[in-house]
Amino acid sequence: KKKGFIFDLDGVIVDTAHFHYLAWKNAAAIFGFELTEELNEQLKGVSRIDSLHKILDWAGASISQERFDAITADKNIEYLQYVQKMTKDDILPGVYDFVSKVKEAGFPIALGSASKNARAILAKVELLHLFDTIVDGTNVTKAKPDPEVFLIGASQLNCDPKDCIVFEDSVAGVSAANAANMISIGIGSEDNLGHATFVYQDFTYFPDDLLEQLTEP
Ligand code: B16
Ligand code: MG
Repeated sequence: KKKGFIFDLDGVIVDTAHFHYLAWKNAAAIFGFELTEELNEQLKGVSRIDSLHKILDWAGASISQERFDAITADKNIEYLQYVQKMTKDDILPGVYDFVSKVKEAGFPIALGSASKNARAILAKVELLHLFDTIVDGTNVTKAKPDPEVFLIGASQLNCDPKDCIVFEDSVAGVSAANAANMISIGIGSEDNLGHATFVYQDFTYFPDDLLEQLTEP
């Protein structure tokens, strides 16, 4: 059976997770709320709109739709200012080598991201050419932990979900991969990604034969 590889973007391929954090921290400060890194874990992989809903919940604030739209727009403007400065040097360690190896071995590759900025970011870091398909916040109606993003990815790669391997840094994303019946590789810490099939701190911690292990019949 043909294996398929699906990579999350923010926090897996590039460290835009940190840029999201900085921009949401400023948005939360509008309500006098301090967004800590610990709470921010719960925003990872979550859509822009759901992220602001969560922050408003934590801050105990309620606002008009107009204000809601203005805050998400401003957050994205600030976020894109950080993204503008990105180059291929911002690809996280070990990622280029691993994804290239998957490509050279002939396995199909998808991006599975909640971000509406995914295509622009991949272009900035010059990685678009490695992906056979891109599923992102512009194609998906149900946010992670719903498996939709990864199921669309599998179908576009023409692979069975159970033959797909998902690389994810977020709690919601690992849950989405598991719900899709895929193998989940958590990138980060066991502390919050213990529900993943395997967890590695980052791509440089992969065993040399990980690709072989994951794809042997
Ligand atoms: P945007 P991923 C997610 O991307 C981020 O982890 C999450 O923090 C962000 O809110 C979401 O994308 C939406 O991003 O505002 O750019 O549309 O991790 O699924 O690649
Ligand atoms: Mg992520």
